[in-house]
Amino acid sequence: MTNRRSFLTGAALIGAGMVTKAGAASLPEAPVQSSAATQPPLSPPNGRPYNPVVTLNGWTLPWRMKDGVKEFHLVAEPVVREIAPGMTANLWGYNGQSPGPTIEVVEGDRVRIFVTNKLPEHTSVHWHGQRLPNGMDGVTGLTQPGIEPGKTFVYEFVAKNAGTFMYHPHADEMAQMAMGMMGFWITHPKDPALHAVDRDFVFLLNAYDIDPGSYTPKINTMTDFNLWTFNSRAFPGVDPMVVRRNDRVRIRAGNLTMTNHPIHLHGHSFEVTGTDGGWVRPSARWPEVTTDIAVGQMRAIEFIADEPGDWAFHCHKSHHTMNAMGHQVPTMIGVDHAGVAQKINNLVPGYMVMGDKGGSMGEMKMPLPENTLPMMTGDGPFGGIDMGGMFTTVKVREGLARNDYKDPGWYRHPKGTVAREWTGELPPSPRAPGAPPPKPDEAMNIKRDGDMHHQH
Ligand SMILES: [Cu+2]
Repeated sequence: MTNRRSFLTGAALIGAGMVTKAGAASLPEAPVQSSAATQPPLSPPNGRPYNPVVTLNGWTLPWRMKDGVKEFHLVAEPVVREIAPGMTANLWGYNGQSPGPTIEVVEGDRVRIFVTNKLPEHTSVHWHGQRLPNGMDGVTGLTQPGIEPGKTFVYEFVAKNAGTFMYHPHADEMAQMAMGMMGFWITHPKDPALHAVDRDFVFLLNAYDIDPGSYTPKINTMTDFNLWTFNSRAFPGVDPMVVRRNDRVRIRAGNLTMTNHPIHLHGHSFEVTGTDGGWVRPSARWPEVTTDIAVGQMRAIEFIADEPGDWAFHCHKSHHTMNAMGHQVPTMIGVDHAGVAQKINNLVPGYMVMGDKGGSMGEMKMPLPENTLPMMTGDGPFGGIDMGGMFTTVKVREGLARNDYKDPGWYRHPKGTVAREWTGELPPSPRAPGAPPPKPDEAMNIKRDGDMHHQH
């Protein structure tokens, strides 16, 4: 048996080390999650108390307490992840899902993480943002040898600083992160009253390049990804964040894509209260409705959810709120394509000309190749929501129970509070100085050249 003393003089001092045969016999269980649905927060069964987080379309990894040490077991392995209903992806992840489970500990906890590699190539785990001994930092070649297929390594350190962190491999990173290997890490403050909120949501921003009709991401893609996801889910596959009116809400997002994401909340203003470097002093906070999260960064935002409704929450890069089928499609606004559909149909059976009055496809249902998602698809109470990708809603409702995260359905707007068609007399609409007067029937006919090919 590995006792604490031999552990400290062995693995802990030289860095992350391979688990011996004797040690392997006593590995903690490695729980597996098969569902992509948001799991309820995991209340700590032992150890110091804390207020658990809710991982959007994810879960928290249970641990085993052994001689005062929190022991976790991560298994790096190929997984099948449902990106949204109708599309699954062959990814790499941890314990049955991508992203891996969230790890929650308390400031001052001694933590031991066993990592078993069931991938076909070596890996490692880097604990992004943590203060720890250099040999536990998980950089293959620099601070440890790679964990070869079939091997288990152990990492052990004290979670020194409360805050928001991530984990991901530092081994063949471009491939392994493009395949979905990443997870969230929360170190809660020792005092549960410190930075306390009513609801605390976490998720990672990630991106994949999966050709329609295929299942595995193209790992050599550098910038032109076609699926932009919250925790490896694309809208309408992303669950809503359900909160009670007047709750203080925290949302923590980490960016492990290859580009920045300006994350925008409707109907409220928030403050950035934390980064992966720690908590932001109250005097250094300012109100925002959008915060840019750069590559490798994490932001915690906080607000009082005082406005009931279904509020959009999304990346403000519009190409990041659409799914795979929207890419590489030419702009057709203003193009008269009478006859074009027939010609294209001879080449591509089932082709539909899209968007001669704009790009909206929210109302369209078109036949798709196997295993992909239409560009924008969610159905709302008023019709199609022209959104996909990095989009969801914050649903603010009166009088929910403290731990109630169930989707309450669509918001029922009070009478007279919804934008509506106007059929009465119109006020004058002045034109910009010098603008030619509109031609009565051609005002909508905008001609644009170029296409929707985009740079990220
Ligand atoms: Cu984005």
